[in-house]
Amino acid sequence: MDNDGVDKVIEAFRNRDNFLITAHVNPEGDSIGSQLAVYYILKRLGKRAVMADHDDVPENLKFLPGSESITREIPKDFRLDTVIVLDCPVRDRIGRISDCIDERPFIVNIDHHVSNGFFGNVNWVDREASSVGEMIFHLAEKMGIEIEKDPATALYTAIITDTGMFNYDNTSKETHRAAGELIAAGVNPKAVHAEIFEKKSISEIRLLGRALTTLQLEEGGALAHMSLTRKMYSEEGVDRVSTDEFINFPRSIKGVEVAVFFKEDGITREEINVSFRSSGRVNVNIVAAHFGGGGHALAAGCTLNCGLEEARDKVLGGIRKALGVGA
Ligand SMILES: [Mn+2]
Repeated sequence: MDNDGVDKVIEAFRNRDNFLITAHVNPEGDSIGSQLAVYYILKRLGKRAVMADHDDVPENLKFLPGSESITREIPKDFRLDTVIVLDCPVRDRIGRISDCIDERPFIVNIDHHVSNGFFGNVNWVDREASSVGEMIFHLAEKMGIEIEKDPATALYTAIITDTGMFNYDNTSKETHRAAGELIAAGVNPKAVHAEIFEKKSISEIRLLGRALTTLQLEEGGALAHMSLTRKMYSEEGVDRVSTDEFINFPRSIKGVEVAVFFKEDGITREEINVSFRSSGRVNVNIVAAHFGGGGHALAAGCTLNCGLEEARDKVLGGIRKALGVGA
């Protein structure tokens, strides 16, 4: 653990007063869970704090107590002096929230992405941590703040979603120790799992089925990719549903070294979200960074402002190059 970074974060938490807690666009388990736990810690310190994100809390995370307080706007009368940015490799990833910050606030950057740009006044970046949730667990422990059941559930959610339920290579002994302590604090693992992963509608499963029909293997089976279009959404009558798990299907095929998932996301303009997973040889963080994105060596993402065909051509070209096949 970067002790200097964590100590500076603790100093900022103790010395400053009015905090905005935010995270990346399209928030998921790690960003929402970490926000709730940081909010809890600040409240325990007697601080004023609000939570605001670019997008709404996803449906499957609304069970987390306190998530209803995460808004999409900073309250007009709230005079913030500090912004805590969680799980964001670059400042721009906080999206519209960035525009809501008038003066130049003090920024506390807490993250675990290898691509983090150290954009804060204080930066605590732990590339070894499975999740920001795991980092916040250590922070609370170091501060001697007892984690009650609700924030423990938030942190447990952060950890299991970012590690694919302890399946990814970011899972360490420390990750399991943190999870164990959180269970000791009252987390019910089965109930949390059911809330996050077992509340799907038949439309969501059928949407996955549609995406799977586009699945293709290339380069002798080393490259798998699939796509999800706006048309598939409208035909299944669903709008914003979580597709985070879709990439796991191409990723789980024997022999696949890189899996890519393209998602048509723009409503008013062409925008393609791309997710990457690697089995080890290819560093997909580098490929994603080439297209303005980032993440981790084995899991990364980027957004392209173009049509699906063009995005596929560009990105798959980049992957072929990384695999050492074709230009
Ligand atoms: Mn994360």
